[in-house]
Amino acid sequence: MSRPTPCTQIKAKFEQDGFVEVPQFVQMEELQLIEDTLARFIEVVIPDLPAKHVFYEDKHDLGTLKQIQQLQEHDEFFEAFFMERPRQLAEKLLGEPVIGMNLQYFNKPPKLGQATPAHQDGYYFMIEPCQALTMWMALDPVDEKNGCIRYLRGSHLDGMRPHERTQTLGFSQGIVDFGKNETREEVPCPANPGDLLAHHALTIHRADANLSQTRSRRALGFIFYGKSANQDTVTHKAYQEKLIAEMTDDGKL
Ligand SMILES: O=C(O)CCC(=O)C(=O)O
Repeated sequence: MSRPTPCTQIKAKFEQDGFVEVPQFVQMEELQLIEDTLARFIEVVIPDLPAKHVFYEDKHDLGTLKQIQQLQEHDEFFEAFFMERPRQLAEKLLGEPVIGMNLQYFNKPPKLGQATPAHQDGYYFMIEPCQALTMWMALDPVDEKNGCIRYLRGSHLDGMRPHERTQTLGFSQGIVDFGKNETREEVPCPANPGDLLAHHALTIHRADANLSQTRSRRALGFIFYGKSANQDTVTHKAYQEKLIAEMTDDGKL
């Protein structure tokens, strides 16, 4: 991401491509506040979180922290941040009031961070209509070597693809036969700290493993559902419970 996108183009690009890059969404001072809050969160709050909200590449090694879910539920600063500028942008992009569903932390530790399978977030969300989006804000310099997000431009226009269970912790579903006969261009999206990506819940995306030897690849994710989206809460809850039971049995949680 090299130069700021004019505000007027952001929605048009989102609608056309299914994703948009917003360079320097957060500037240095606010980024430092986020970093300080995150560091405190990891040290003080994580020990009291339910296991289903914290994933490690190796649960016996706290240095391999991979994902935290629902940060906004556990911290006032994150809640306020989530519900201000990201929410306002989400409303603009979706064209309707939104509900903040999840503020996530993602990391791919150097050498260990696994690939993110190609997927559409809407498959996990189980909503109808599929009116939702995810924002992804880099906290580290992210490039092709340490696993930047890669979008299939325009893929949100092609509907929902079949998914199947993966063994990737935190990304339990991936598109069946992804990569065979794809017609959409794949766009890698390198990002600097504070740069934001926003994608529609139908946009296909994936990320490679972190192949760098020393560089972490940290980010925050913000999920918003449009007010018009109805979730199949019964199926969603049942899936989450089954997944957590499986991960617990596999010794991953
Ligand atoms: O950080 C990643 O590798 C993937 C994030 C993602 O798929 C998402 O936020 O929807």
